[in-house]
Amino acid sequence: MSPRIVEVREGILKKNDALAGELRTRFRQAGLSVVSLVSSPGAGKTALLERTLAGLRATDRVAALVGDLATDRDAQRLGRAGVPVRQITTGTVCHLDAEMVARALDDWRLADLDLLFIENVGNLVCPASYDLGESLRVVLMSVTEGEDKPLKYPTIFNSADLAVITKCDLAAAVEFRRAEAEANVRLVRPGIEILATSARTGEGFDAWLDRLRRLRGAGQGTS
Ligand SMILES: Nc1nc2c(ncn2[C@@H]2O[C@H](COP(=O)(O)OP(=O)(O)O)[C@@H](O)[C@H]2O)c(=O)[nH]1
Ligand SMILES: [Mg+2]
Repeated sequence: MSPRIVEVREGILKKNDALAGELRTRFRQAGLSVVSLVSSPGAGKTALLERTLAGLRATDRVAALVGDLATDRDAQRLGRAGVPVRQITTGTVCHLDAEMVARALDDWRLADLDLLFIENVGNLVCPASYDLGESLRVVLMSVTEGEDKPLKYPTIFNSADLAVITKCDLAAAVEFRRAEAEANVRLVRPGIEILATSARTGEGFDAWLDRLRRLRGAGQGTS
């Protein structure tokens, strides 16, 4: 890569980091905890969120932003929970950035929310470099993707605070080797907390929702 391209890229990331820092301050001041979800397309981000919003909406003021290149299909799915949801369509861009998040939140009163979820564009590469001001970054890995994905896409696993293995109801059918998958996650991100869920059966949701409730009001985190 030419030095000029490297320079432009570094400039873009620096600008994003600055904006994400401002967002993080706004979130903290509003007492809002922000959880972002990253994964490959189809790993089950929206399904996890559908069940999560349904599980939390009685006790917490929750909302979601969701990014895709095109369509508002995920916003429609999440909107059925009856909570504020906004779709961000990125066109050709393979990730969300802090500016897109700031723009999407422009007319929302953040102080009226406890927990905001941001579903990133499905991609195991690009979202890794873009801080969104979140308190907790969650990387999802479904049992159908293969145990080796953390080794092949280490940057995204390394940028996450929590890993969730999804679609556990399908684990036996695909002969998923959980211990090996978890070992691979921890090879690239030593010590990371790992949960396992099924949005179909609800397995693992007690622990997942507990984890989120512990964030509530903290408005800050590790990323
Ligand atoms: N069996 C099973 N299927 C799931 C689960 N979670 C998601 N899916 C299916 O996987 C596909 C992709 O899910 P979606 O939530 O759209 O993934 P996203 O692209 O990461 O948002 C859909 O057909 C879902 O119904 C799960 O826990 N178990
Ligand atoms: Mg989705």
